[in-house]
This record gives sequence, C-alpha cells and structure tokens, in this order.
Amino acid sequence: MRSRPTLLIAAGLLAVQACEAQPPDLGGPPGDGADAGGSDYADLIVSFTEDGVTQTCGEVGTAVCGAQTGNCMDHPALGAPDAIVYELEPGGLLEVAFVCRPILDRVDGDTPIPDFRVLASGASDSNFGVIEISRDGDVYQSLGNLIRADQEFHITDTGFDYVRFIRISGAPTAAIQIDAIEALR
Ligand SMILES: [Ca+2]
Ligand SMILES: [Ca+2]
Repeated sequence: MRSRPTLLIAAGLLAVQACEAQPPDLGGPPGDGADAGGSDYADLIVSFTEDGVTQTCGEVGTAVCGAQTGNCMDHPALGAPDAIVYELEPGGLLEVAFVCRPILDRVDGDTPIPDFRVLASGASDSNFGVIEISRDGDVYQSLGNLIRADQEFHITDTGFDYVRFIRISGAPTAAIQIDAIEALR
C-alpha cells in the first residue's frame, strides 16, 4: 500500500509528459485534449459535402485540440489512415484542420521538403482536386491540384511558415477517395 502514492505520482508525471506539445507560434491549444501531444493527422473536420449538401461540424474560432464535436466524430477523413475513405464528390468540398499542432514548413538547408500529404486515391490529371491552405480558416491560398495517390505538398511557395487548414474541392468528373491528411514531421 505504501507504494501507491509513488505510483500515482509517477503516473501523473507520465501523463504530464504525454500531454506536452510543441506550441505553435499561433498560440495554439496544447493542453488538455486527448491528442494534446500533437497529432500528425487532421484532427478536426470543419465541413464536408455529402450528396450535394454542405455539412458543417467544426467551429473554427473555438476549436479545441482533441475535441471534435457534432456529426463529424466518425468522419472517415479524420485522424490516422484506416482504409476507410471519404468520397469527395464532384463539386464537393472537404475542409479539415490541424488544431493540436499546425503543419509546419519544413526545409533542409536551402532545400524545401514537403510538408503534408493527402492520403487519397482516384485523383488524376483529368480528375483532380484543388488544394487550398489557410492559417486561420478564413483566408485561403491555392496550392495546386491533387492529381495522384498519396501526393505530397509544399507550403513554402505560399509564404506561409505554417498552416492549420486544408480545403480540397471536388474533381469535376468522379469522386476522389480520401482516407486521411497527414502533416509530415
Ligand atoms: Ca516545406
Ligand atoms: Ca480514414
């Protein structure tokens, strides 16, 4: 019995360590969420299109790390890849956020290296998605087209050194299957 307080303290220290995050310069919310250590995958679905109707399920301004709410808790594009995909339909839109930890612009000396990856299939030169990125979920910049499976992207050319939001607008002809969106660390 005497060892129990020690164990509890040790468990508490481990929990604190596990919750430590690298705070972004945006003043992000490291702290209490289940994902507070920083997920490498989109941790918030802001909105998406289903059967031509836009579903909104994330309040951008009040988003808290690890606290996806609404009807997106089980959204197939949320979190790590699991082979369960979201069908981005023609004309549709998927908007996700990295609330726990933003996507950072990575460089290797003078060499830019990719910063995030869209784990998807079904995209091609003729059946593409348009990728846009944003810091605040309000002002977006176009980053190019999603034209192949598991394509990697650089945020460097936009002038952003980090972003939190990615928006993918649907291809003109057929659906694109999106499993997850990964920040490269
Ligand atoms: Ca980069
Ligand atoms: Ca998935």
